[in-house]
Amino acid sequence: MSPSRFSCEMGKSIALLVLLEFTLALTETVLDLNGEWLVWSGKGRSRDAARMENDLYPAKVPGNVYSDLMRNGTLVGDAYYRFNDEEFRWVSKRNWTFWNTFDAPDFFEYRHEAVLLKCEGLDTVGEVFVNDISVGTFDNQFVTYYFDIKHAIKVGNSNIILVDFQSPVNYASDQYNNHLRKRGYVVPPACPPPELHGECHPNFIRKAQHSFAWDWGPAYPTVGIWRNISVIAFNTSVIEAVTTSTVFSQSTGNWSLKLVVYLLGTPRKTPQNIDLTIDGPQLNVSRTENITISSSSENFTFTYELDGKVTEKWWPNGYGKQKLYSVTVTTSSNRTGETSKKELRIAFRTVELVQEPLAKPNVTGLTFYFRVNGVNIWAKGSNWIPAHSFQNEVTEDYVTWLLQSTVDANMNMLRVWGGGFYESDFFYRKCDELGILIWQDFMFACAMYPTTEDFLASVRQEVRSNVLRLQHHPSIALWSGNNENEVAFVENWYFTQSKSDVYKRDYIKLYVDTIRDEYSKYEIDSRPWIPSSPTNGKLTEEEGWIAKDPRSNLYGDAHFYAYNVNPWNWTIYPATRFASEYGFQSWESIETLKNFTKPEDLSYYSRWANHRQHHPLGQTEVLYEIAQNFKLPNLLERAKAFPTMVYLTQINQAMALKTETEFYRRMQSTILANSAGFSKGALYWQLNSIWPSPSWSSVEFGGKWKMSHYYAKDFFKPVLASPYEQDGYLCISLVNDLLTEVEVGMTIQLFAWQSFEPRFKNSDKKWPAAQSAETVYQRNVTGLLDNGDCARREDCFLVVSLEGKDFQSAPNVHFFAPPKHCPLPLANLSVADVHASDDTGSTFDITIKTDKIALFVWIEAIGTPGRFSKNGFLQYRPQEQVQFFARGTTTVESLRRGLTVVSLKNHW
Ligand code: BMA
Repeated sequence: MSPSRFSCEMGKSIALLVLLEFTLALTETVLDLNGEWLVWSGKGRSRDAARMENDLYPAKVPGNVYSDLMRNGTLVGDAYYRFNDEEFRWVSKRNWTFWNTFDAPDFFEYRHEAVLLKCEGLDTVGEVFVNDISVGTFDNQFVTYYFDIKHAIKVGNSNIILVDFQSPVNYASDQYNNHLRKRGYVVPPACPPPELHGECHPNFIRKAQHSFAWDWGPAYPTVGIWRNISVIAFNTSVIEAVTTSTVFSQSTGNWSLKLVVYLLGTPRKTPQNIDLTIDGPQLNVSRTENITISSSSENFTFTYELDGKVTEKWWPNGYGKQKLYSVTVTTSSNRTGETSKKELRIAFRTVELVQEPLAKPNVTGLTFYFRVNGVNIWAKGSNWIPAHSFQNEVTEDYVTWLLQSTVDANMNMLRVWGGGFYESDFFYRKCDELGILIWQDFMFACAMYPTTEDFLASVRQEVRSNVLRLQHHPSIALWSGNNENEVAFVENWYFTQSKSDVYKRDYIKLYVDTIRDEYSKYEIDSRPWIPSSPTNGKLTEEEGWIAKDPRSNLYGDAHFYAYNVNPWNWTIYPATRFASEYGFQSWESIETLKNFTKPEDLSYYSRWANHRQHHPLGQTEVLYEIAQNFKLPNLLERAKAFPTMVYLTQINQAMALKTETEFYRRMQSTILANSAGFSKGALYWQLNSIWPSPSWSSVEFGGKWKMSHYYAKDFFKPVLASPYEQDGYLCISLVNDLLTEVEVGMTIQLFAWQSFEPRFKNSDKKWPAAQSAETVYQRNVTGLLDNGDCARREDCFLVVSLEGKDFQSAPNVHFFAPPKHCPLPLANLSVADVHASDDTGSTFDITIKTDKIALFVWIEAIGTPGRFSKNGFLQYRPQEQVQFFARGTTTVESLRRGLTVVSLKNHW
């Protein structure tokens, strides 16, 4: 619809007002203001003034102005199409006003002592008016604001609500300039590197930092009402939040459950009594207390002792079940008959971050690992970034798919990275259900930050809002102050050295004196806190909150990136205590890219590819890495070479992550002479992708698994045989994450490329101990190759597979030479059979046939979203069975039509 034809009267008719619980105020009264609004850009604060000067557009709430303008055709095309991130940028340089009307029923205003506008997400800076009366200002996307509107709301008639937003880009730059003028120093980095095509000064506005551009994502500095908005009205009080803590007593085997109930009260002068009931039927908990509230914000603590026999523990994925218990908290007032209710799902688990000296003489450093319910956890996982530039586009189905993909790849932890969002309630509920531990950053990343009074006050509100909202989720295992700001300061990334005292003071003021201080008011669980990632943990604290070397491998967590290397060489990786970030880039599939591009874009160095590659020199670095092991296609054959490049970048990433992650897992029981090792976690960078692009993600934008995600499923298997070479020896380490010793049958086979018959086969029984990694096999490489009649390293490869009754394993391959030197046969690969595994329409059995050994066999189901049981494998048997799990339902015929299969040799 053209905006000019849009009738201004529509605003009235679309003003969606849902009066929930409208039964004579028996419960708190909620007017839902989500739905259809109007939006315009310009000076006029009234709708009519706006009509004179500007176009009025329909808007959706929750949402953002980009989505609105795309919906009505003002912005033409998809936000992720070609160069639209730049084409659409003007939107973020303007101010925008959102407008709506709502009717307040007769009794609404005068029957309620408190009438609050509850805004769960305003993006980001502006002012709210009700009937032309300013009811409050806002400056933080992450805060839940409650504005008192009792004095402004009118009974009966149409009420007008207007939310005025400033351009986030202009605001950030004004703040920067003000700061410079008043305080006399720059808070860097002022602007991102040019490759990011981004906007300057995101550190001066409390909104998702990536929205001004990141090295994997576009600048879409969104504007709008991005989470729910409603009016709540009450006469006594409503429940704002409930926090929980579960503490286990070793001596009695019982749990102590503590609940703190936060109430918003009315602004009355005389105290009032209400009943507060806590009900947990599965826990045999039911208690009503008469409490007195005397102010507009109060909290009450309740503690229960629960018999350990009635409480089942909650475990991370791979360690047990995820038992959740419903608890309902209700308040009710005799005086008004009003009630307010909050339902939670809580769980019984303890979580500790173990930082203690290693039990070995003369070893420097401390451990760094998680212990849940007294069991040491080997953290396996990845880093979560925002699923889309527009959060209104993120469906529950998509979040479910990504989180299910996380556990399907045998992960147990995700880090919610500090440049994005405190995620949705749905996200954490799913993590609770799936057993995904969450390392939760506060939303500060890759920058120094200002510490003006206003800024810190806003941060305090942000911390309060989010800790109160999220704290009860058992999945959250750790809070962390920021992403990489400690290391950035120490390593002088942003030229802070000349005024290091000032930046250090600001750093401590923000993360310790403000965030930590505020957080500790609301966090009653004994969850650990760290100031930054990477950090040295306790040592950082001892060294005054900024460690001498935050990257140390002997303390805390570490981020490690290596480019322009041979990523198949495991000796380049540091034996860190806990790798919380490491990764390699790859391109997303043609299937994903093609809807967002023109054919001429799809070549490795096209103008578009260079535009979308935000990592400075990224394209060339990946090329260099691939060239270590593969022949490169002729890049001058632009369109022809591109599918090969996509495939090779995905292999490069998959093999790199496999090499590095297996190294970390092998290092779990080893302490090296330099005290490094004893690695207890591997969270690679990054799980998901925000747009169709080259990035470090293992899952493409939209949800298709890259080769690396299939590899993650294998390299994170609880029981793993990991082959590697050291000092001329082929070694195999057995890694066992299970809590018991297991019996495994380990088979080693040596193949030459020309035959399915192994040259050499050796089977043995092994008993890897619980939670350990041990090298169980060592053989001189020359002797091994001789034994298999392999004249040269490149003639043969080795496969090690495990069998056992308590676990599933996947064959693991060792190459003695880079594939570019190997005499790979040209295999005839085909999809020999597809049939439904059952009658669900979502699971299919596929048979892949080959007449020769085929390397990096890659199957795609074009047009059918879903994933395979394995992919990217080395096929050393004539026939391989693979399953396909569709995201919805489909038919054999439709799946089969889109199935393609290739191997490395097809691309050479
Ligand atoms: C780390 C992350 C991100 C970044 C990634 C890849 O620095 O924290 O900031 O996207 O590396 O460069």
